[in-house]
Amino acid sequence: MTTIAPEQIRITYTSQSADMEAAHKFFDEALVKVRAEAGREYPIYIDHKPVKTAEPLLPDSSPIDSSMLLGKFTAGNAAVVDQALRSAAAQKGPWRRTPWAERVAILRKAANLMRKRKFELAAVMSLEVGKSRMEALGDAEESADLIDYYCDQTEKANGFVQSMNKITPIETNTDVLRPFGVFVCIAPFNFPLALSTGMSSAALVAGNTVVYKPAQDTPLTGLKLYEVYRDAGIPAGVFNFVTGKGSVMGDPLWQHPLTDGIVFTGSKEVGLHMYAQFSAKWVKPCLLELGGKNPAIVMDSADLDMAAEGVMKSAFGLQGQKCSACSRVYVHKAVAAAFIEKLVARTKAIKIGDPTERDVYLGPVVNERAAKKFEQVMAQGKGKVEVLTGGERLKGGLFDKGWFVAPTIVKAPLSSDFFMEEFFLPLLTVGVVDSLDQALEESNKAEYGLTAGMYSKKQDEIEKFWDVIESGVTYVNKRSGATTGAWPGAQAFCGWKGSGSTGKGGCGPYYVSQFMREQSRCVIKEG
Ligand code: UN1
Repeated sequence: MTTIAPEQIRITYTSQSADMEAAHKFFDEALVKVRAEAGREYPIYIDHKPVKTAEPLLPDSSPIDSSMLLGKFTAGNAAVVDQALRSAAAQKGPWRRTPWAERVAILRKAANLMRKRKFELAAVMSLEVGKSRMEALGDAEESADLIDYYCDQTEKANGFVQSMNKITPIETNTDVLRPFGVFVCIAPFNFPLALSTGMSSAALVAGNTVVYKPAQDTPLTGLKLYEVYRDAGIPAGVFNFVTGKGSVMGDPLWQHPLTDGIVFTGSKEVGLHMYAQFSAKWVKPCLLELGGKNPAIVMDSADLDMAAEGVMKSAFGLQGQKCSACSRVYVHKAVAAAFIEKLVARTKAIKIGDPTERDVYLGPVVNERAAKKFEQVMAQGKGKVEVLTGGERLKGGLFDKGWFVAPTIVKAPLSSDFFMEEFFLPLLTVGVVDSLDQALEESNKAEYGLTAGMYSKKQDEIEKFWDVIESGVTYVNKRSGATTGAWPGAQAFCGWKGSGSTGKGGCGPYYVSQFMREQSRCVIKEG
């Protein structure tokens, strides 16, 4: 019998200091519970009250087995959006006036609840997104750490209040960062808990109220986040949970006149559209984390086993559906053949299957659209790229029930659009370069600039990589993932160029303050 508690087991994307047998046992138990609860109907929650609509419910099915219905969710509409924004706006004052230390205390409770519930949260994500156990547990753990890190940040900054200089002896000057008001938080499917939690907890600790919409593919994880906040004591109206089709809900959410700010993680196309339109009357904060086309550079001095391992993990973890995924490699010609051989061998050895099973690394892609996109991209590359491994949808047995595609590596000429387009699929493109300069030039040609990895033993090459690469998150010689695995308080997750709007990332030291605006308070006391 195990005496360890769920919250004592800690698993990140890159390390585990955990009792793995206990972890698997907790995960198995959680899976049974989540499966037993599958198929229920769920409302929207505004003001902590359930809200339904007359529209047909939206099915939430598992990508592992599309006949498995995890739940039926309420299809929100413009009227629901209006109700949610009004509720969030009504609570702006009370939440803003709640002392920051009280907000921190509530959010810390939320982090603790998340740690207690992490196995259930992970089981939900494994079934809803197709995450492997380790990816799902990492997502849940990161979520709790994100909240704590943003609480730490707020405490360290004394609630973002500081005394300023005096110009005359009769004045007192204080600088205060204050919330903007209501943030609309729109989250993607791939890290349905960590990204939702990171964005919303920063908005909340800063004193904003939130209307939150999870991705259409992951409403159950979104609901679990809502329950954590509610159970931790977030007051009614401060965090509102709405579900529905992105095409119906998206525009009304951010276009609503009561929306003071947007925090969004998702596609560049949607993000840039919002950014361009949002500031119609005055400039409003629009915090975007968008896609990536993240390169790894493998130099001739690299440890090739380390590089092959790191690239494989970052290319195929979560089926390549990470903004941080490694989707292109530039390898020096002197080691290209040896590196490619090691990379392909490791990729062929990946265990593919039902990702809720303990040793499966690669599960399905998120939905039918993603599987079809994979086929379309492979058709687009036919005759132009050389398939080194994979290239096809997987068929037979369990693969026929869900959306499974083979982990795929192609070799392409450097001019190929496979090096520039974000696919968000388990598809890695390899190119051969003559020099570091060429690798960096090719890397920087992409519109994106999120993460980048480098394998080299030469310090001057590493320094040059840092100086020239146009990416916000860089890793050197990382075996556990060439371009992935950022963690709160350790690696800020900042997108440059087409990967983000603010130049400051989640997980990093400047995140919370972006949800606030400055007020200078000068008081004069004469005589
Ligand atoms: C994402 O890639 O979509 O750095 C989010 C990582 C994780 C996930 C970031 N923290 O790989």
